Amino acid sequence: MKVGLIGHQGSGKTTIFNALTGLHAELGQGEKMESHLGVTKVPDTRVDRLAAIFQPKKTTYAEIRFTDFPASQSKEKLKANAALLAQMKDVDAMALVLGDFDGASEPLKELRGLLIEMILADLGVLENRLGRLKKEKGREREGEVLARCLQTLEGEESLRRLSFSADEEALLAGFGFLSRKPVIALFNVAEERAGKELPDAYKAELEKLKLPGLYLSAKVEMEVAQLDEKDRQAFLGELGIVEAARDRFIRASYALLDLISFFTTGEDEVKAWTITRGTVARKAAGKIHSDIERGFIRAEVVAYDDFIRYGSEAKCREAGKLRLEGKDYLVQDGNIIHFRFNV
Ligand SMILES: Nc1nc2c(ncn2[C@@H]2O[C@H](COP(=O)(O)OP(=O)(O)OP(=O)(O)O)[C@@H](O)[C@H]2O)c(=O)[nH]1
Ligand SMILES: [Mg+2]
Repeated sequence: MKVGLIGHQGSGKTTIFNALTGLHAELGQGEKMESHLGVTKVPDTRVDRLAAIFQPKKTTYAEIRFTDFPASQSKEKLKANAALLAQMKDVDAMALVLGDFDGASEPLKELRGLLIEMILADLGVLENRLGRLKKEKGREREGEVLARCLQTLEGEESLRRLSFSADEEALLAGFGFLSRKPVIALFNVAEERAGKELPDAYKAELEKLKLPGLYLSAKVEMEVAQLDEKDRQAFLGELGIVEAARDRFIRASYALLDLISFFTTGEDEVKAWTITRGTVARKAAGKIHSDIERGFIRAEVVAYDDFIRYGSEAKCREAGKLRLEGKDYLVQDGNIIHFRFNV
């Protein structure tokens, strides 16, 4: 999964990026137009348990890839920066970083501003395409769905609020519209507020916008991320923070994107794979390799809880807990799967 961090200059994007990835990217970059890339593994005690049982050569957790984008740009600048726009289209979700630590900032206004910027960026892309579409024949379906998008964007509303049929989705997939991406608001607050709940005014605004939000102190969390595990819990406790921002953020993103994990196991590797809920077995196989998707025969599935209860795949089989599933089986969170395929 790929998540982009965007926000105003000095809102704390890079500080949060460092907190989430444990990296040491340079703060206060200002006008520099560089993005930072980093990866964090998704902690999962189920993977730990499976690794303890299989003792594999390699253990691989699911990953989130972060891009820390340069400070938000004017529409003109963004339009001129094709590389940056392409990078933004590529992420699965956006975290909007809102500076809220100096008392003078207006984070809710900033939030609305960023949402408008995403809308304007999409409007630019859409107008461009509609202009060219006039000269093409046999594109009526695309014209129709884009007209619907245009109306929404012109009303300064995000495309997120529209729903589309499967074939409309297919027509829209290539555009990578920013205002269709799931969004989470990160309020970067001063240390004293780090462990507190969001104020009512924030909750009300988020509810209106239908967005999830988190309070976190970027500065503290960056320090936390740079401690070792042992000191970390004590430090968080002192500050009244129950769970490090990284873990809270990962949990919120999984819920937001409706993500689940399935596992592959063996002597070589125990590995967690991330998919969206509702993915069929054959598609899930394609995550591992396109050959397995193409030559799919069946999936042999054990639920994680059954595996732990019975202790081995052989015992699960005896107890009737190993199921043979076809290509259209909806993979469930925690499934341990062996794919049978033929190429
Ligand atoms: N007091 C305080 N300062 C912060 C906090 N977060 C960031 N800062 C300061 O704000 C400055 C900018 O932080 P960055 O994380 O670099 O912000 P950014 O959004 O990446 O900034 P640009 O890349 O320039 O757009 C740094 O000097 C930080 O020390 C915070 O939670 N509390
Ligand atoms: Mg920065």
